[in-house]
Amino acid sequence: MRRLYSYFRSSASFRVRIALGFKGLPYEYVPVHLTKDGGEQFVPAFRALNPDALIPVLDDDGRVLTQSLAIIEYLDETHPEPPLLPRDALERAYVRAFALGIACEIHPLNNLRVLRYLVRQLGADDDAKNAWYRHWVEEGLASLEARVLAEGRSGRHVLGDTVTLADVVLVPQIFNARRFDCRLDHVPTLMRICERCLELAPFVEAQPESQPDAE
Ligand SMILES: N[C@@H](CCC(=O)N[C@@H](CS)C(=O)NCC(=O)O)C(=O)O
Repeated sequence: MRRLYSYFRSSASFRVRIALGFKGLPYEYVPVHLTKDGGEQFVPAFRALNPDALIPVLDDDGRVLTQSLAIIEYLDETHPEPPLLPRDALERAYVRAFALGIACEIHPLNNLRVLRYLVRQLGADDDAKNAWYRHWVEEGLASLEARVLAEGRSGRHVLGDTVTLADVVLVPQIFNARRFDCRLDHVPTLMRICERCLELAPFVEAQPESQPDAE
């Protein structure tokens, strides 16, 4: 039995949903509401699964995995076809660097708990919070756009015409950016890649509005 602890809006969960769909792996969707009653991620039963109080969590037949990128690489290693990482070591490093450019440089700065801290502990108002959010997304995506253009390796996807981990991480970040009205006209290549990805079923089926807990 495979269970994914997820929230429809969670972009880190969205990454894992895409990967599961891409590999054709069925799973039970376990919703964890991140804001209701202060957040279900903080209840003891969930913290017992993940002391970080973060989703996604994948329970693969009793083996509990955390961190979306580690989960996706685990899925890729245990279900190699179709692959999400290239065989070539340099290409793999390129794809991982792109994915980490989002997962380490953009996303953690704009995570719910960080935004809450800005508001509750540091007294930021809505405008300040949104300015913070947009700043890190717009700047982070701009550098990824520059990297992709400089490398000249993109096609339909970040690396040529094949879906990789880079696309799996890019699309959820663009959804987040849209939700917070970030500027996106300065990243046309990333937007074009996102559109191509959204022609594919695993991306469409994993999107927030397609989830059982969508509001
Ligand atoms: N680096 C982690 C990030 C996980 C993460 O930040 N998840 C968010 C949702 S996208 C979360 O659970 N936030 C709850 C909170 O901030 O309280 C991963 O890639 O899995």
